[in-house]
Amino acid sequence: MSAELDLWIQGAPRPARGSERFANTNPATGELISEVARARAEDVADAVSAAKAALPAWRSTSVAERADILDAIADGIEADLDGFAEAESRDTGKPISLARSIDIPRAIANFRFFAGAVRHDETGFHRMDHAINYTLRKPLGVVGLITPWNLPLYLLTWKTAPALAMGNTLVAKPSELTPSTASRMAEVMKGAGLPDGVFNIVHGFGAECGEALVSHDDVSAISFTGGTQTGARVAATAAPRFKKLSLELGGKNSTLVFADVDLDEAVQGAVRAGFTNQGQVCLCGSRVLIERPIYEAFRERFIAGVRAMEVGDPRDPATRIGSLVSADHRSKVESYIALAREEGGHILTGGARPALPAPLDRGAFLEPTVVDGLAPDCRTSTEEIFGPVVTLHPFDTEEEAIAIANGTQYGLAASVWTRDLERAHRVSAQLDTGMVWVNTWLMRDLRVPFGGVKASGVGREGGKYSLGFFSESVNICVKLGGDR
Ligand code: NAD
Ligand code: 6OD
Repeated sequence: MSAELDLWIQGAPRPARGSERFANTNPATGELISEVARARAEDVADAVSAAKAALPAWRSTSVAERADILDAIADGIEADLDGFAEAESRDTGKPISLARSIDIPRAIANFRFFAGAVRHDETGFHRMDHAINYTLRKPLGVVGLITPWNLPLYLLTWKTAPALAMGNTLVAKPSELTPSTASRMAEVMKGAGLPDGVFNIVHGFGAECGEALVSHDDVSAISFTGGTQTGARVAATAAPRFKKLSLELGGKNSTLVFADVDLDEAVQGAVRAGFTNQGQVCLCGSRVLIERPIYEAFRERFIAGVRAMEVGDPRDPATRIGSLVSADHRSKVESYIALAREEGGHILTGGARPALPAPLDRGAFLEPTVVDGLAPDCRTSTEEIFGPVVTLHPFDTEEEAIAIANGTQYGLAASVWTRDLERAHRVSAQLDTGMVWVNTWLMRDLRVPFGGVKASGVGREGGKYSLGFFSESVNICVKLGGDR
C-alpha cells in the first residue's frame, strides 16, 4: 500500500506546483512506500515566503510560549513513538529496535532539552567604568535546514528545536531518501500549537531543491548536515551571499585500543562503534587501531562479536543489522570492499550479500565486513565508506597510533580505550578531532560542543552552541551618568 506524501507549507500538505513526484521505497524490500511531491525552486520560494510571513509574529512570542510548544511537540512525538519508529525503519532499512530505542527517543529529547535550555538561557552583561553593556539575542530570520538520511528525525530535530527556540522560522529539506518522519512531525507540530508557516518542508533533490534553498535571498542562514563534498558545494553557494553557515560533515573515525584494556569490554565497544546503524553513523569507528601485543586476541574476539550480530528483517526486534539505505549506496560500499582486496586487504568476515528470504532478497543488505592487512594510509583505510566495513590495524607506540588516527582529511570523532588515566588524557588531547570518547562511544550529553575539524565541518552544535548559531548577538552599550 503506497500513499502520497506532500510538501508542508503554511501549516498544510500541498503537492509541488509542477505536480511531479518521486518514489520513496523501502530499501529492505524494494516496496514502494509513497509517491513524494518533488519540490523545485518555485516551491522552495513558496515555503520561504510562508516562513517570512510567519516571522514577525513568531519572533515576538515569549521564550516561555516557545518552550511550551517545544515540550508539546515532544509529547506529541512520544505519544506516537511506535508510528514514528516504524516509519523511520521503513524509510531507512534500519532495525526497528534501533529506531525505537535511539532515533525517536533522541528526537523527543532534542525538543525537551532545548525547551529547558532556552528557558534557562542567559546573555552577557559587561560593566565598564562609565557604561554597561548587555547582549541581546535576536533571531536570524528564515533559516534553511538540510539533513541526511542516516538519522533522519534525530538530526532534523537537533536543528529544528534550537532554531524554533530562538524565534526563527524554518524551511526544512530532509533527505529525498527518507522523507516520511519529517512530514509526520509537521502534523504533530500543528497539533502542538505551532503557528502555520513557522515550520515548512520541501521534499526533493539536492540540485533542484536544496540548492534553491541555499541560494534564496530571503534565507539568512543554512544549517547543513551531510557529506563533505556536498558541504563544500553548499558553502560555495552560501558564502558570496553572506549567509551564516553551520556544516556537520563526514568522518573516518578511529577506535584506539591499548594493550591494558579489559578486552571483552573494548571489543564490545568497538563492535558497537563500527556497526551501529549498519556503519552509517558519521561517528562510527570504521578503523580500529590495536596495540600489537593484543592484536591477535582482539581480532579473534572482534570477528566473533561481528559474526554474532543478527542480519535480517528490520521489523524483527532481534535484528542488529538491517538494510543499507539504498541499492546505490550498497554498490558504493561494495566498491570499497573490492578496493580493499586490490589494496592487499584480507576479508576476515563478511564481504558479501547475505542470503535472505523474499521479500528481503530484494533489499540492500550487506554482511558486516572486517578487513585487515591494509596499510593505514591506503584509500580504504582513510576514505569515508559509511557502511558496515571496519578495518583493523596494529600499532607499536602511542605516537604511531596518534599519527595513524590523525592521518586522514577528516577530524570528527575518536574513541580511546585504555585503563591508564594519564594516557587517556594525553592521547585525547593530541587527536585532531572535534570529539573524543574514552572507554565508551556515542555517549551524548546534549550540552557539550558537537562537531568536527578539518574536512568534517565548521561550527559546533549542542546546548549554548546551537542557541548561539541560531541567533544574532547584539551588544547594547549604555553610558552611565554621574561619577562611577
Ligand atoms: P549528502 O551530502 O548526499 O546529502 C545531505 C543533504 O544535502 C540531503 O538532504 C541532500 O538532498 C542535500 N543536498 C545534496 N546536494 C545539495 C546541494 N547541492 N545543495 C543543497 N543541498 C544538497 O549526504 P547523505 O548521503 O544524505 O548523508 C551521508 C553523509 O552525511 C556522510 O558523509 C556522513 O558522514 C554525513 N553526516 C555527517 C553528520 C555529522 O554530524 N557530522 C551526521 C550525519 C551524516
Ligand atoms: O548525537 C548527535 O547530536 C549527533 N549530531 C549525531 C550525529 C551523528 C551522525 O551520523
